[in-house]
Amino acid sequence: MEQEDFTEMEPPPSPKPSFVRNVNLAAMDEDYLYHLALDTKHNDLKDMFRDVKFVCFGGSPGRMKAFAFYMVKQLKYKITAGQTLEDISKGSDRYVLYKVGPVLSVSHGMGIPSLSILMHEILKLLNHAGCDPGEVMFFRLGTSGGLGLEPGTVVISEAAVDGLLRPYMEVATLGMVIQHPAFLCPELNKELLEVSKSVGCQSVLGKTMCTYDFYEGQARLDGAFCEYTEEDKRNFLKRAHARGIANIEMESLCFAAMCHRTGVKSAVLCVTLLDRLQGDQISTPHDVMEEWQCRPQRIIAEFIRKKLGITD
Ligand code: R2B
Ligand code: URA
Repeated sequence: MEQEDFTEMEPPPSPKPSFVRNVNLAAMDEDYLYHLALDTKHNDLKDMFRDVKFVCFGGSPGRMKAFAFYMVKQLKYKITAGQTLEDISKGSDRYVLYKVGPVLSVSHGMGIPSLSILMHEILKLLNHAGCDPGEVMFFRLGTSGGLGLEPGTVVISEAAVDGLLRPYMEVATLGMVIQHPAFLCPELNKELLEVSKSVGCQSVLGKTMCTYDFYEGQARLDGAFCEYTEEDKRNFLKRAHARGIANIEMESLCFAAMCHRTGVKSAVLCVTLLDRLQGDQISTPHDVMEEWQCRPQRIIAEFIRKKLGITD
């Protein structure tokens, strides 16, 4: 069956920024952010997080720890002798959370369910902390498979689409399917594209397909199961490419949809690890891939430095 073409769908307007939209929260005496091992009873969230301005999300705990230490250098952040950065969420062992001045670096694991839990708790955390949603920005820094792009290219997502190429996330709520649009901010993307040029990273704007699975969901031939042919795969990926899809990963739909609901400025930058029109396996040497994975981080670090007026 031919899929509906959403290529020209207009993004709905963003609401006035607010981290939360839930009347029940005001009636709660305490709030336990269970997966972050933080709560409003035992932690002074205002004191800990009120100055946060940039929240950077990424899949891997190791990469987000490394990003936090990278930001220490990039922001010329002073750590007192004998002290170091601590994982603020170490009590939970689910995600890592580091803070470097106004920057939070947090890991979200793989896939939408893991990201969704974290987003709910980070949004509530920022709300409890009294941060200004009009002054905060969210970034997802990740990896992906590219379509027709040289591996190592960074894709800045204009919108996320699901595996049926629809630009919204469907959530089953109370037995009904609710659709949340997954568009991102064109103005912020333009700025990020400029910054990526200034740090010498090959970057493009494009749509990102977000799937619920790495293998069959992304039309791979090399999973444990496969009931389609190489030609079926090629036809699907070519059709996606023709609809403006530049890359494929597993979290952007939820990230964009939840950010869009908040009205907070946000962007998704994912480096491509391979060209999916050429193959499925990721066999690039580890050191090359490490360097590629730093590219979204370098762009965001420079963007933050510019916003904070830090010059060398
Ligand atoms: C990119 O890479 C991971 C799968 O290898 C997944 O989290 C994603 O979005
Ligand atoms: N991450 C994905 O989700 N897909 C790829 O092909 C590469 C990284």
